[in-house]
Amino acid sequence: MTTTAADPEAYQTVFDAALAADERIEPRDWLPDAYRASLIRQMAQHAHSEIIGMQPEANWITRAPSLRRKAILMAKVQDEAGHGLYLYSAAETLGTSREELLDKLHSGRQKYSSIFNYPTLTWADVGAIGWLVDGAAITNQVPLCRCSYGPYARAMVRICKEESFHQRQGYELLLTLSRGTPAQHAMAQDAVDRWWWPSLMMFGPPDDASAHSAQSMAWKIKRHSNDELRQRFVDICVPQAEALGLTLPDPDLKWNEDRGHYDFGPIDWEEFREVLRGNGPCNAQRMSQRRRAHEEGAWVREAAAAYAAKHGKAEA
Ligand code: FAQ
Repeated sequence: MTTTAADPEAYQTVFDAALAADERIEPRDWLPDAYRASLIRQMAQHAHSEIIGMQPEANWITRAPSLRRKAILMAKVQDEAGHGLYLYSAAETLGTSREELLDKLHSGRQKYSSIFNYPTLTWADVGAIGWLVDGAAITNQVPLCRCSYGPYARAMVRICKEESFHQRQGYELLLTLSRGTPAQHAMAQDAVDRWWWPSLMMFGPPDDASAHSAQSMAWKIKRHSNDELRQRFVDICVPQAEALGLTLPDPDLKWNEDRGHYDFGPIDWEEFREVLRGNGPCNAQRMSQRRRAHEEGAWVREAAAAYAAKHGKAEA
């Protein structure tokens, strides 16, 4: 979209027409303040999730059961850092800065995904995160490749390719455990039992309680509602669980011929709200580790800034 309107009052019309025509909104275009604010909110939360999401998996790098598994896990955790960086960069095109966003995360004014407040108790949790958490992330994020804001949509293309690879590694890890010794099978089942419900919560509150969905869908930031995507995820996972030889911890899960979808049991939204309030099992640990990492990285930021000042930004 190019905003050529000379009259400022025409800008909204041009913006609305671009959305209606499914054109991309680009950083130099005029955009409504509320659109900008909501995008910053969602993209920042997304970026923060990627970097906080490194913690539960990094917990297992030193204890991976083989060199191959260790190399795979290290690469995955590095990918998550990269996703955070693309997303902070994309958010910066909206007039904010990475420094400001990190400050808001560290002071609790911005969120990260509820899912990363759960602990990784066994090696099988690395598989369950790959299969379920990355699987939920892809289900949610593939439609974001068609988000109306160009820099976010383009960042999502590469992120989704990498997340899809991550999902496969988690599935393969769980399959290996599931077909292993009875103890390994039990460990895989236990991990799936603990990660299933929190993964369903990743899609956000039910549609009738989702504050932003209607407006975000009108702005074509979100393309589907939280419940639609959650249902899509359940429908994908049930046959995959069967192929894995594992069960999902929901006695109400059954195929509904009329709906053409799997029915599933009630989600514990009180647990979700508690996690968002900061009372999940690992909220305090995740935030203190994040703040510590930021403080310990101060010298790197100072060195980079000094280098840039001396040699010019282009070289830095
Ligand atoms: N956790 O009105 P809605 C990953 C908040 S990346 C925490 O429905 P919206 C990769 C929401 O912010 C995972 N807060 O909100 C990986 C709002 O509060 P606010 C992250 C949540 O924005 C894998 C309030 O509730 N992915 O996993 C959550 O329309 C493995 C009302 O909710 C993204 O961020 C939640 N789960 O829809 C990394 C994708 N759900 O802001 C490492 C992009 C809702 O007013 C290892 N984001 N809230 O204070 C989105 O698609 C949307 O933001 C939703 C929420 C769908 C998450």
